[in-house]
Amino acid sequence: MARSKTLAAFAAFCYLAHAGCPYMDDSTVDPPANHPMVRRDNAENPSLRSTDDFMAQYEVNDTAYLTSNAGVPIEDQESLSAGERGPTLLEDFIFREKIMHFDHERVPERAVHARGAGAHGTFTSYADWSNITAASFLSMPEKQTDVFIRFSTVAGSRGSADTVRDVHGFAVRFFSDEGNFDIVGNNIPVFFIQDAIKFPDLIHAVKPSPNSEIPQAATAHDSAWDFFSQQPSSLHTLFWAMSGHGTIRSYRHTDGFGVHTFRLLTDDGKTKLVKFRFRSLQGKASLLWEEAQFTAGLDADFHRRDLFESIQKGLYPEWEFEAQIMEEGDQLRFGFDLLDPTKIVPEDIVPYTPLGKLTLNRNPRNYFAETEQIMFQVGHVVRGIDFTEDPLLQGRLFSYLDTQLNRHGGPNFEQLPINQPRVPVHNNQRDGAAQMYIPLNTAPYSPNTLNDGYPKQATKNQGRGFFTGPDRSAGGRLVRAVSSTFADVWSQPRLFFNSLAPVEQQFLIQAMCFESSQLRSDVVKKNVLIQLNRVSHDVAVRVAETLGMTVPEADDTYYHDNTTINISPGGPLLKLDGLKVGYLTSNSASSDTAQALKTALGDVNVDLVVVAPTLAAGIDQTYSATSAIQFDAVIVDGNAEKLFASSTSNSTRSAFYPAGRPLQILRNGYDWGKPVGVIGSSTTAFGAAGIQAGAPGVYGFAVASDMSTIVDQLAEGLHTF
Ligand code: HDE
Repeated sequence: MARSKTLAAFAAFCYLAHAGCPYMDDSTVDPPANHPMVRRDNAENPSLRSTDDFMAQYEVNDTAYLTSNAGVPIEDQESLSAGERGPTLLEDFIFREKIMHFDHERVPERAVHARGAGAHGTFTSYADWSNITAASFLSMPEKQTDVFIRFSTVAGSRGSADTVRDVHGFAVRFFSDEGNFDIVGNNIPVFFIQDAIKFPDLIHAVKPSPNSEIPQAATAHDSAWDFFSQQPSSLHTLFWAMSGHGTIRSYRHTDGFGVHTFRLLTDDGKTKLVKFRFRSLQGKASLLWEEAQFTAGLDADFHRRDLFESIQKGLYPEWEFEAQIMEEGDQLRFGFDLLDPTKIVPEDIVPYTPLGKLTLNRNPRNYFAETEQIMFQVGHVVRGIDFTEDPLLQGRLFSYLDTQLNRHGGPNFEQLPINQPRVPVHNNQRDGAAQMYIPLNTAPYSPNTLNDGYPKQATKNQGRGFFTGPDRSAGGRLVRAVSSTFADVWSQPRLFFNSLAPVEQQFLIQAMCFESSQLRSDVVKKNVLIQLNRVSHDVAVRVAETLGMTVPEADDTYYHDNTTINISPGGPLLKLDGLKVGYLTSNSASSDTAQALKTALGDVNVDLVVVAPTLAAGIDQTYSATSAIQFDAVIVDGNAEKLFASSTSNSTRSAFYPAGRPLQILRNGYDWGKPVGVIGSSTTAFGAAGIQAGAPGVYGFAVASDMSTIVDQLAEGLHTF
């Protein structure tokens, strides 16, 4: 029975895979009439594959017997030894295979962006965009394409905490019906350097100190700020990273950017320049720094947990995929160079055009096989998308391919399930470590007659081949120099700072004070102040005060009052999906209010977590397992007020562990800018926490309050902070 089930599963696996057997490369065969390479519509296409084709059946077949990797039935709980108390034998192939495989379970973590989380989803095009690009996934309204996104931090190791202050990776793969297209972007629209050759310098400066390997996943150290102050092209990105964009509330609450200017090409060879953005349809939100630090300790998995749980609950996060569309002639039109990745094109100058919507709707089934093994490449472009001469982009075209060779240990990493395109691959590349196919073509070269010339060369006009913008040209003297059009690196950080709300500016300055006050070198501190002063005298003064240092003279030659729009790390939330409200109560309080609140908040996809000293029916968590980091808002049950007074009372102190925790949750929640409310009497709780009733973000509700008022007011509070 078990055996026939396994055979049936294997047969299904073979049928689903394109060649009758997944391991056969059928380049010898004519492309079938419905070959995706010659189709542009979104009709049912049986040859489009999915990662489902690669599910390891044995993991879900609980009736099967254990086998070795050679398929031999085995038992593996005791090693083979010479006598009960004797040494293990070299002969024990079961032991050796199991331990050998375990020893090799890890692949090198990513040199940067090692810590991350990902999910599968769907992209839906809003329209037929063939007027601007030949990209097939944008060729018709409602056309759907599978995607996988991996979010990450940059500096930390794979086991580091999610909520460290950092730029965040936002890498998107479109499994298009004309091959894979990757936008390997970040949640900040600019980058630290203008030429890829400086990347190792940047990363060596930001990573932990070579002798102590301290600090992990943090830029608050001398070498990072030494680099930032010596390489002022980094200032713009630094300002973004020091704002709330560096400490996001969740992956769902941030935007993604392609950063570089890309080229779009139409079928007839017309080109446009574009900058890509994925705009969060949840809205944007960030954590306060102290909150982010607590979170790093209390829940290192905070962001991956939020993403995983939201998708598990069916609260699918969405982004609008947008482009700023510009002409070739615009390259120097805006007062900076579009090839310079340290610049944004302000949205008030060139608005974004929404091209489609991206929804994440499925968690990975296996973190390693999918999220860890996905290997993005900037060079993964499809027909209709082309590069520009941005020197950072050009360098990345080498780095990503090279890094995958290192991680995989050979050139066949594209054969891993998560990397395989959903369309068949036909070429004459052969062999290499971990080759997963058995190529049948005995004429693996071009041109050939022995295989009737297959696989044929795909060109612009035949086979929908990729092509490069026909008007692109290159020439010039050989130079090692930064383009003079990249010279102004101070105006845009100032534009960014000017455009933040005062509270966001304060946040940024506090971040700079936190980081720079941990520097040991006075020379570095001085250099930092010199650079900050070129962006803003105000910022330099406020940071210098913390450092106890003198401020350089204001230098008006650098300053301007321009502002732009939509660069804020926060703003009104567009959805409350997946947010959590903590309800602090006691075991003796009536559960009616909690239940009513749970239902009312549930209607807007917000979870109410009921907290009491001990677990019981209707209680979700104990105080001992709760902290304010878990909630986006905190509501106190007025009937549980004695819990707040209890921090000083010995008689109730022993009632639960740890003493004073309810008050700590309320106070932290308030200090970290979360809406807080009391249902019923607020005197004891608010008094003990030093919270003023009626202050912004502080709500008091009568017991009999209409639940929808509570929800509305909390929602308003969530929007404010
Ligand atoms: Fe990366 N970057 N990068 N980077 N990057 C990597 O590739 C590199 C840059 C970005 O979730 C590595 O597969 C160079 C800009 C993301 O798997 C590596 C330069 C942007 C990810 C690499 C840059 C990014 C990476 C490490 C300077 C935003 C994670 C592992 C020219 C537009 C992708 C890997 C994932 C990962 C090199 C600059 C984003 C070493 C040389 C600019 C989101 O190849």
